[in-house]
Amino acid sequence: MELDALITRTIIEEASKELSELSSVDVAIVGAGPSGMTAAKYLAEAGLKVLIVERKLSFGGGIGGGGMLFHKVVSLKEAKSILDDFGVRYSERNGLLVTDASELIAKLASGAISSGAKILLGASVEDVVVRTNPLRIAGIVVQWSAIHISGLHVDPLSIMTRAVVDATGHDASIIRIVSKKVPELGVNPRGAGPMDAARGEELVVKYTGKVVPGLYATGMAVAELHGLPRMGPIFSGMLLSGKRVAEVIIRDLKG
Ligand code: 48F
Repeated sequence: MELDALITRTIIEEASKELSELSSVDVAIVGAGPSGMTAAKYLAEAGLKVLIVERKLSFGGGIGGGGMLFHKVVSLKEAKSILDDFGVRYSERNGLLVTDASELIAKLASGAISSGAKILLGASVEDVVVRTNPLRIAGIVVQWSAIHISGLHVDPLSIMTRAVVDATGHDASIIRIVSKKVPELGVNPRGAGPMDAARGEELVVKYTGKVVPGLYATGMAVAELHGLPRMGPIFSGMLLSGKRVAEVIIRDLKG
C-alpha cells in the first residue's frame, strides 16, 4: 500500500479505536486549564478512567497569558506539594512561589497524561446528558470545535459519565447549560465578584465540590457559580481546587 494511504488508514483506525473506548468514562473534565489538569492527574492516579475535553488546540487555559502577558505566574506556598507532584520548578520571591508560565502548562499536561488521563483537543462540550430517577447529570455532548466555528449543522455525539467536572473557568459552560436546560436542579450561577486575591484563593477551594448529582465544579467555574472574588494571575487556588475536586469525586465514586 502507498504511504499516503497508510497514513490515512493508520490515523483513522487508531483514532476510531480510542474514541470508541471513550464513549463511556468514569470522569469527564471539561477544560484543560490549571484546575482541570490538576484534577485529572489525581483522579487517574486513583484508577479512574478520565477524559479531558478541551475546545482549543492547546492546553493551559488562562496560564499562558500570565499577568498582562508577563510570562511568570505565582502561587501561595500552600500549593508547593502540588507543584512538586508535577515536577514544576519554582523560585521564591516576596513570600510567593514563582513559576514559568509555559513550564507550568507543559508539566500539568504531562502529569495528567502520564497518570493515564486522556486529553482530547479541539472538541467542545455543548450539552449534557440527563437521566431521571434519580435526576442526575449522566454524560456530556461533544462536537468538534471546528464544526461550531463553521456553523454547519452537524449532530454531536454523547459520552456517558459517572461524574462531569466543570473546569471551564470564567465561562462556567456546563453550569450555565444545566442552569438553563434543567431548571429543576436549581443551579443559579451568580457570576464572579471583583478582585480580592486573598479571599478568592481561600474561598475557591472551600466551595469546590459537587454542584448537583453527577456534576462537580473546580477552578474559576466555582467562583462563577458562588459569586466569589476573582484573584488574577495567582494559580495556587486553581491547583488546590483541582486536587480538592479529585478528592471529593474519589470519595463519591470509590467510597
Ligand atoms: O480558564 P481556565 O484556565 O480555567 P481554570 O482552570 O483557571 C482559571 C485561570 O486560568 C484564571 C484565573 C485564576 O487565576 O483567574 O482565569 O478555572 O481554563 C478553562 C478551559 O476550558 C476550556 C477553555 O478553552 C479553557 O482552556 N473550555 C471552556 N468552555 C469549554 C471548554 C467547553 N464548552 N468545552 C470544552 N472546553
